[in-house]
Amino acid sequence: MPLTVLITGATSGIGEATAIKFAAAGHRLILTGRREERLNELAARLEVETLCLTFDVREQAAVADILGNLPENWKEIDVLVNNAGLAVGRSPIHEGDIDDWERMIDTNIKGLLYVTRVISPGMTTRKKGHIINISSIAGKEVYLGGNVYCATKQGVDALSKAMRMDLLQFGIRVTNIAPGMVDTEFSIVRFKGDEDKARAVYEGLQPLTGEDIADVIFYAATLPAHVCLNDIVVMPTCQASATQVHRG
Ligand code: NDP
Ligand code: 8X3
Repeated sequence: MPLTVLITGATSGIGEATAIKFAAAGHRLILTGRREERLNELAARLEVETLCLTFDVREQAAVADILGNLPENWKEIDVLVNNAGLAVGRSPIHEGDIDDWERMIDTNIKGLLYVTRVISPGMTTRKKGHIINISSIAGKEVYLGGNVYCATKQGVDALSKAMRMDLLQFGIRVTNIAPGMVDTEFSIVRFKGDEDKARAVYEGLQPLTGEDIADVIFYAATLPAHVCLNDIVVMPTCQASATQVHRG
């Protein structure tokens, strides 16, 4: 029986790889993100039923309107992958850009909450569902210049635990995934298009790929219904902590 899987941030990186992974196993996909053209291109490559929805997770009214009015045959979401997110900047706290802070807080925490608030009631009614939140190693540790990004991901970590408690009585699984370094568009976004800075992050080491995280998401989502992977930290072998990597 195919699952209906809603992935936020499916236009690149982990979200896109997750869509490809679930599609390869024949599951139905709701693909979301702001870049409509990319969503359509991705959907055209997938040989499964897809629904592309273009919106910004920071816009609560749009999230409520679009996800609250899904076509009848797309209303029953089995798996919600709360993946849309970003880091912007690595300034110390006293030099931080308020706009960067707001983008991270509004996307990583408020956006995830807006989406979850619309999708979770259907899961509670059906007493079935799985919410997979993409946190980060930044949700477990802090590092220099990581301040607000780390705070948002520690917020996601806390929300995963809280969701698991609130949704326990409905048999809904909640999985928190905390990746280390994954080579996606993440660093390009963090360094505002500075490709040299972005490339330097992964220089001399083998980072994870979006596909590696997609494999973990797929594994968690396809375990028997009575098994829940609560919290998964996934690092490349060359990384021991948020601040310690081996290059060379
Ligand atoms: P990418 O930049 O490649 O992908 C980010 C995705 O999030 C894009 O599809 C983007 O879509 C979407 N997104 C960002 N802002 C919004 C928004 N306001 N509304 C809707 N969608 C949005 O990065 P990753 O794939 O690496 O990131 C995915 C998640 O993984 C993030 O939550 C990130 O924090 C987390 N993560 C990443 C790690 C890494 O090292 N790469 C490590 C640990 C966690 P669009 O721009 O089209 O809207
Ligand atoms: C992304 C990983 O270490 O840059 O969440 O915060 S890190």
